[in-house]
Amino acid sequence: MHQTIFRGSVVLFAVLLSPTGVLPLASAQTPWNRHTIDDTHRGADGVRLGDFNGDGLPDVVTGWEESGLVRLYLNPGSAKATEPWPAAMIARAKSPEDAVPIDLDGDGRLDIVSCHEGKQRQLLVHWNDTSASDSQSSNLLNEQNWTTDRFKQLDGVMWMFALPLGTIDSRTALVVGAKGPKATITLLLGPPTGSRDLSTWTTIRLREAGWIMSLRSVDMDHDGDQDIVFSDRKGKRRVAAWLEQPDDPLQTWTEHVIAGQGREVMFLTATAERCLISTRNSDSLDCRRAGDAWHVTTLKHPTGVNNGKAIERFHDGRIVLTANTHASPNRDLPGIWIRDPQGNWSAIDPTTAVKFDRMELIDLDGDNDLDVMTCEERQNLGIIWYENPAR
Ligand SMILES: [Ca+2]
Ligand SMILES: [Ca+2]
Ligand SMILES: [Ca+2]
Ligand SMILES: [Ca+2]
Repeated sequence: MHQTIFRGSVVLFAVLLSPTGVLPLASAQTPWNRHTIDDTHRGADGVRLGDFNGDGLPDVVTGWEESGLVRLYLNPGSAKATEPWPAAMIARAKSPEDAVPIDLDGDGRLDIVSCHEGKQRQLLVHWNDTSASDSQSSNLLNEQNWTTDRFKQLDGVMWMFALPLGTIDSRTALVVGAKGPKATITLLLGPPTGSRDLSTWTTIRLREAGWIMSLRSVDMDHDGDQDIVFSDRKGKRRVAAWLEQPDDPLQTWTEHVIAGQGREVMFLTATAERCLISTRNSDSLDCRRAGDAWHVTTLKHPTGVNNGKAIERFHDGRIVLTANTHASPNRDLPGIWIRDPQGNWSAIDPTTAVKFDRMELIDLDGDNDLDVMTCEERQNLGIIWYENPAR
């Protein structure tokens, strides 16, 4: 605590002595415009994208943890993206941590899988019952066209994150990660022909886990199949690493360490050559690959921002960070920041005492730059996006 205050004082002192007289304090810069997709429920927990109505625009699925809801939002297009989006109530179920689009029965229409912790502790499936002839937006938004089922074989575990992994041997593949007792990273493989009978799915435990924070599919060894990049934030084996997809999915998925052993690693973003990992600390990890090794540099967060949550990178080298400043010793700090290639941070939104989540970088206003979609659950900003300002 003392250390934090002292460090803050040093920064302030340096600013006052700045010879240019220009305050380099980033939060003094113009914030980005914030637009609200939905703020009418509580505990928005993650944004996951998929095109449900086939109009080429990514739609978004979110679990509202405190309200116990899974909802779908249809992207209205750039002209209307600044207004609240048309929404559907997909399901009411307690403690959703993550909800993700995936066509599980192979009928060509996206279904939704939601992960539940708390007392619910289940992996639920929400079947999209619209048919090819009526797969319009109004039908997708009709709650009666969605029915909820579950993977009973996964009951009793706190599932935290789900990742579609394409197909393996022509079978639909879904990876799920958990926290707490009996936590694993588990692979689910559908029957060879599409089916809604979830008891026929093959369950393959890939790795024990403490608390899986994020899962990404990347072909890390360039052999044409998707490998699994993950962050495990708790327990003896906590690390950011990747699991190599073997020829036969029942064989061992060899684990390759990237970075963050012994650290509380949060959301990560990865390509085969570079991995950015946020940590629940005062820095994030920037990992660049050199053959089988990774060169890791630490990326200091803005002063006092100690609970990193997610990190993403723009094409031009700028980096955006979200954090949980509501849980920081000093709550009086913004929780979404952008860092220019020179290393200067500025706040995208000056709102303080906030808890942000993972992000999607996506152009929502059609001006060819990437905007930032995310959600926030302490000031109840809800599901939001920040408009990348013209530069
Ligand atoms: Ca769409
Ligand atoms: Ca489907
Ligand atoms: Ca591969
Ligand atoms: Ca844009």
